[in-house]
Amino acid sequence: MRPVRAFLISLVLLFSTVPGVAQNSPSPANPARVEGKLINGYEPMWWKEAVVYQIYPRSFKDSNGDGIGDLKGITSKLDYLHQLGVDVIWLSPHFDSPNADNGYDIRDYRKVMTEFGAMADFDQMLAVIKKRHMRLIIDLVVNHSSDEHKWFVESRSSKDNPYRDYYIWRPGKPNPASPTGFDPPNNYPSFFSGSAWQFDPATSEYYLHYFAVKQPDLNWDNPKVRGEVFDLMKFWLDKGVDGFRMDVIPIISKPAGLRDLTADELKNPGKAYANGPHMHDYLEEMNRRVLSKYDVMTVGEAMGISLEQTPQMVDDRRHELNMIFNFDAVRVNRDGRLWKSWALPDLKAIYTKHAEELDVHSWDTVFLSNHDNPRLVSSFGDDSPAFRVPSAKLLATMLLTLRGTPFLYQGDELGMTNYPFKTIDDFNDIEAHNAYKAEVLTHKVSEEDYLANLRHMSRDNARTPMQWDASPQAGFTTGPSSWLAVNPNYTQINAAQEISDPASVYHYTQHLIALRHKTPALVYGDFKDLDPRHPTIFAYTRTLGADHYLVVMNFSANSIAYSLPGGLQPAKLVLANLGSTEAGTSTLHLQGREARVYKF
Ligand code: TEU
Ligand code: CA
Repeated sequence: MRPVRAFLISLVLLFSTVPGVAQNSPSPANPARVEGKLINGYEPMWWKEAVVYQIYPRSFKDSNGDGIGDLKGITSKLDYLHQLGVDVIWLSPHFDSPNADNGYDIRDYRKVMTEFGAMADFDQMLAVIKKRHMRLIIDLVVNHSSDEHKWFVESRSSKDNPYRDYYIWRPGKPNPASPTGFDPPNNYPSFFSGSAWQFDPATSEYYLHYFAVKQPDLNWDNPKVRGEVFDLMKFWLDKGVDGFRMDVIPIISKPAGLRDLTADELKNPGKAYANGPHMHDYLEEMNRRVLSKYDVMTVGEAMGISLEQTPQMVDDRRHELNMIFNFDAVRVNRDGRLWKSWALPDLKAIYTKHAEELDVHSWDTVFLSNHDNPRLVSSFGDDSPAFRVPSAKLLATMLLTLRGTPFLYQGDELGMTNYPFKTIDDFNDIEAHNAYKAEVLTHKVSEEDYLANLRHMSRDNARTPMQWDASPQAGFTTGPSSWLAVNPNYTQINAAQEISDPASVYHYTQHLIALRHKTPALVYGDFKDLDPRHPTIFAYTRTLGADHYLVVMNFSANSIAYSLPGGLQPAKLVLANLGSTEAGTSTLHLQGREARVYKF
């Protein structure tokens, strides 16, 4: 650990008896960790050894019967998470917001969303998290704010308002034929359909919004804006928060000159918007002025950033971020907004490329679900009654034995599935409704085709309430209804049932997390895919010195007698999702969706 940080930490520890001085909790004891000693070339860090659990607060647990999840609800379930074994909680936005995009449109960065509770509820939740030796990272959504934030209210009021330059305003191109008399400044599309520019009559200019009209982009080229962001980060870090997940952070520095996108660039605007001229300068400045002063974890949501560009953001010698979310794997079954079938070798190849591209200085993340993607077992497994449990366990095996910090999404530890949406009215997500208006109501796409695709890839699949038990509303709320309908399969799939069943996805995930905690090879070990071209088997090793682990998974529903490459005969079976005891042989008789972890 760097001398400055060690000195700072000892200072914090020194003052920790003074009330109000934040203290970050100790890391889970990693047997291989020796102060200052590298492990397989890696500098040991708590956030490399952690298992992260993402909470979408609106859907986790309601404590006051209004059908909307809240902070007291989260606090009431922290024992559940502690028993699962997770180390870090990533809390999706909990800030004051008019919820145009469910909190990813922030009106006040220092205030808790009214529906979620008060600041005292946040402080209580954080205190209980720390008492259970867990940590909390919060969502930093500063590429844009809400249009109801006071900065924007000021900014749009007049061209010479001191906050005008907090956002990106441009005059339109005169066009008497258009309703505003102007066309947008350029052809930038919004990720939520339509133009990324909104005409504002008050000053007859357009403002930029890469996402919704109610999410105007902040102007990071304005040093005052950066100062505001750094101050609000310190506000939460001084409260004892352990870090940030940074929303769409690669697009904060806008392309120079804002020229039109070419036809090619329009196919992937995220790439065109990302990695602007000052992105690295601003991340380095953020690290120097804020992050380097705390023992924290940072993960950037890096849409538009390629694997090859990743080291520039996370190499620990560059002092920017600790890790990023790369979207290649989670979007292996997507073509833009369209769902597509995927082949296992394509997914396996991504993990091999990550191992080749990201060296000991560039740490990685592992995830296949979050609040922006459909449910894990429905997307990458088989959520039919026969295979839901085995394939949910198989996917958990992969997420918790691959190289990089694993991020689990609430409910995946129960094997929760996609929701049986019927009509467009069943959906809440602004992205879905905006695209419906832009594509179905304009007859570009038939309602049937649009809904068929949406049922597969809608973000709302991940946002249905957490299924705690078989009581009404799945025990998510004591109220008569929930803000988004509970999945009707909650009577079969719920935490109470899973906890009572030793062979459940919940307990299997618990065993996997415990195994990862006591096995440095699964954290710092080298990764090697033994059979990259096999169509249905994913078999890889994790090696740390003399410690060798083999993970074998059958992604098909059919049994197979699989001959291990190189005649490998793993002696010790450590974990298996279907109760197998087979070991000491090079031919493994695997059932459909079977997964095993061996030590050899
Ligand atoms: O998401 C950015 C992003 O990657 C998504 O917009 C994604 O491309 C799309 O939704 C896939 O369907 C972040 C947040 O995670 C998301 O919830 C917000 O809506 C968005 O930024 C704007 O803040
Ligand atoms: Ca509530």
